[in-house]
Amino acid sequence: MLQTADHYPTRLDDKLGTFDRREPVVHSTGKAREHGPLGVSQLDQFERDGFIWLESFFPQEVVEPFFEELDAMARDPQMRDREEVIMDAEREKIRSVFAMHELSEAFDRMTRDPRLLGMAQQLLGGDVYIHQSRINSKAGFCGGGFDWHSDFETWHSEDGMPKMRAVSASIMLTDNNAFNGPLMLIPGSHRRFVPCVGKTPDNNWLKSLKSQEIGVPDRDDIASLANSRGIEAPTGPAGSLLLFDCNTLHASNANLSPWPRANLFFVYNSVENRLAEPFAGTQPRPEYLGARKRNVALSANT
Ligand code: 6CS
Ligand code: FE
Repeated sequence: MLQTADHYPTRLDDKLGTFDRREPVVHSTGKAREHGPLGVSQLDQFERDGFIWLESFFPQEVVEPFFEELDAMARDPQMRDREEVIMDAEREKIRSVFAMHELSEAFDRMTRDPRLLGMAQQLLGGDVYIHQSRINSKAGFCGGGFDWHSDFETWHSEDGMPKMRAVSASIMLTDNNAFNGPLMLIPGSHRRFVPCVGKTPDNNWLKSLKSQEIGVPDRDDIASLANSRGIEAPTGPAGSLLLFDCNTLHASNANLSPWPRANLFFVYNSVENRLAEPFAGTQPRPEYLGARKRNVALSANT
């Protein structure tokens, strides 16, 4: 397969300065931009910040069963041994479960919720499919954190995602408060690509999903972006929704509170942005991390 041009070189031997993203943030134009679920001020906010928070988007009783399903999985030894289930370093608690939309009909239906799908299509300018879905779970007292990173930097290097034309919809399955490790984002960071130093090891995901070392921007670059626009950590009740651009820098602290924090992520990718060969030159990652087969346009639930 002819390799697609690499417009976002990263995982380099030597440091390369940051540079502007090449794609728009909101890809739809004209009527398609105006007639989606997000209003003009919400689109402007997403364009400016690289994320938007929609408090109590789903009623709590709609998301509670999803958290119960995760709890049931955590107690099922057979489920815990699946490759899509990432345990924490101590192998005590579940850290992530990938491909939830393939494991559960209820999750699959939620990916095609007309409002969610409509917002993804509005932001990405047309038809979309699920690149990746996951639950990131932080048990009380011991849930681990996630270092600063751009998801796109990983999906470009290790999955072959050509352009910045994907968006994450993160649905809070539990309350997210200041103490249980909410997602932290740097507003405006989505506009700059931060190349990272360090070659990608083979099968990097076996390690990176527990603790990411490769693809973490250097501290000077993180500091300069944070100094220009600060850091925000949206908090709110279960059922709240965070939409964030594939390239918005984010991280989260360990959960030292007694309360669990579990968030469900659906990553929508444009059908115009299907995966090519990984730009890091590594082997493609498994289907549950980056969809290569199940990548046809989604249609909304009727
Ligand atoms: O490698 C990935 O696809 C995952 N890694 C991180 C740190 N965030 C995005 C995604 O879940
Ligand atoms: Fe991430």
